[in-house]
Amino acid sequence: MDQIRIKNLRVYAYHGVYEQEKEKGQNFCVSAVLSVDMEQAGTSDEIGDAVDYGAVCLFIAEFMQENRFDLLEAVAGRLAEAVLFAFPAVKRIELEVDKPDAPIPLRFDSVSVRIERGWHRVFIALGSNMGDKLGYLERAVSNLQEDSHFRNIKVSDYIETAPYGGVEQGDFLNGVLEAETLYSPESLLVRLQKEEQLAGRTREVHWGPRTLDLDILFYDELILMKKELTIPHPDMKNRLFVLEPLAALAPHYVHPVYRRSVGELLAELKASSVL
Ligand code: A4P
Ligand code: MG
Repeated sequence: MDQIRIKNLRVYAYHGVYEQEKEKGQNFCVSAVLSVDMEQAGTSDEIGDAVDYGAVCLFIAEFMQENRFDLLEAVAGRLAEAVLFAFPAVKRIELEVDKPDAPIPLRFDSVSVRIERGWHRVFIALGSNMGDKLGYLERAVSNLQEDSHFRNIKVSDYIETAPYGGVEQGDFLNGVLEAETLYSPESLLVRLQKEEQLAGRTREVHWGPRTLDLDILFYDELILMKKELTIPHPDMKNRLFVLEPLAALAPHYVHPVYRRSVGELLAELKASSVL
């Protein structure tokens, strides 16, 4: 994607573990690479279609001066999120915060931390088959809508589905949620599990009845195979209750492992279940 690059923006600010750093202050250098779609601004030549890099520099300087953090990690993490919130057209930011005069009694050029943050497109499967099923799904969606780490949330229609997987249990209400999120895959899993707990979910039978189940289907084009987190969701191609609502939101989204669109996976599953 197109980029705006800011190199070594100098700001006098008051971050550091030592009292003296917070009182006296010191120099900081901030460098940033912002991923922005510039096609519109490149054609129109209108500032209104662009991310104003002057405004970004002023925003960074003000943020650095108005806050006080102990750690460079916190300066960088909070600043990256603040830029993403303040400039919605910025999809991703790489940020380096450098302390050229850090209080270290040795010769060195500088110490810095460098991080990347950004909006990631995710699809999440929603399911419930206990109690007020619609209520559980709607409450989860509205809680996620209130979390500033999500934006542009869209939800499919909910569908009633017969239980899949061999455990005898009540019918499910299923749907799929699409969003952009600032969470990393691991933090997203933790966030979704917190939502399941809020719905009073207990884990007794694997694949058994649940008030709320939130599974990550896709996270950008990421392929991740860890014991505690597999993305894309490994069994989605066999699940009509996932592919139907997913295809309603994003029929052309390409599965990064099978290299086939959601629409094609749905058509294949329907064809194989007729056989
Ligand atoms: N985990 C690994 N990958 C992921 C991921 N992509 N998203 C791990 C979310 N979690 C992931 O899940 C067990 C562990 O999977 C988590 O601790 C996480 O680290 P769980 O939700 O605690 O247990 P579970 O739900 O019993 O297992 P699982 O594998 O999530 O079951 P499924 O696949 O969700 O299947 N029939 C219909 N009609 N509709 C349904 O929604 N759901 C299931 C449950 C069975 N039958 C169904 C439906
Ligand atoms: Mg689950």
